[in-house]
Amino acid sequence: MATILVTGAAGFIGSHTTDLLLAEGHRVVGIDNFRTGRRENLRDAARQSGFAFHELDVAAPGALAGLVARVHPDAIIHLAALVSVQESIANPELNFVLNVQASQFVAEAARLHRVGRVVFASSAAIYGDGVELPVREGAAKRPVSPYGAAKLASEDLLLGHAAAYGLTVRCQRYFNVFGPRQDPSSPYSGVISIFARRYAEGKPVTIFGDGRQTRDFIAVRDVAHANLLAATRPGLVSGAVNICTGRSTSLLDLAVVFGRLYPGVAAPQHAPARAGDIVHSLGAPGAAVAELGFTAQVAVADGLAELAHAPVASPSS
Ligand code: UD2
Repeated sequence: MATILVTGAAGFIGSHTTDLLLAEGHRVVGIDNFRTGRRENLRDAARQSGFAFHELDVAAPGALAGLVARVHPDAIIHLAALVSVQESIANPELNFVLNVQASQFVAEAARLHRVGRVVFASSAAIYGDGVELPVREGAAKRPVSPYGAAKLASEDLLLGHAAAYGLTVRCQRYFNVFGPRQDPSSPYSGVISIFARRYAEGKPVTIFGDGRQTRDFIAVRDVAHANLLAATRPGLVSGAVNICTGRSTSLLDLAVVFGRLYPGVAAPQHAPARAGDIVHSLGAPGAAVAELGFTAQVAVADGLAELAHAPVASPSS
């Protein structure tokens, strides 16, 4: 049994990761400042004796290091972040503070207090456009947003600390994550969270462009499992892997599945494609299989069916 500190524990991926770690018998110290996380996401965790929570801002100088000094975790899973590409474009300074500086604080806390392992929430956004698909980890990195650039800078910072100070850093390059607790309230929320809410309300969805664009959608349950493995699997060395399924789903495919789940809802409307929208995104999953022993289990259609029967997340409060 390990003690694992999870930053962003009240967030979408953070709360699922926390729930799984607790279910597997680990102790979890969760932190969140509720900028985008929600208390209700930790309702189940809060009932577990292995869970402790601290309302704390990971980007506040010294805050995390102080807690790490007291808790002595075996691993830190760093998920707290500014999560929207569009918000990073609107506010690049805040993106720097939350997505780069905070990573330095995590690296420094791990170095000072000899934390053996750090798991970092990286993103497919580090690759940018025009890479050969399915994209492998060694592909050229040409991020096209402050968000992607910050995630790449954080990978380098953390891996540099790993090499210099002997900790193990695992960078998890998430593709399009979906599932329960994803907040659908912003226009830049994940497409599946928006579609799930619209269909549940009986309203037609809007597809930007012709709907033939494709994504590698991965269920948050699978992502939580990948995080568990990265944090606890014995003998791992530092590295970065795609957290993806290797399967491609178009928006038209999504609409067909939702249409079956909600037969009464009108067909999708179409609007012009979003500026800067990537047409196809698909990850190669082989390195995660080889290095973590991770294979995604949830088929998109099954994940959507689960979502259709789960309560739809309400806007942040
Ligand atoms: C995802 C990630 C982002 C970054 C990026 C890397 C999410 C939420 N975002 O952005 O953080 O890692 O990948 O490339 O996972 N769409 C519609 N109708 C809607 C909403 C969206 O048609 O109501 C389209 C949108 O134009 C795009 C696709 O759905 O073609 C997926 O959009 P998204 O915002 O879910 O995610 P993406 O791939 O832009």
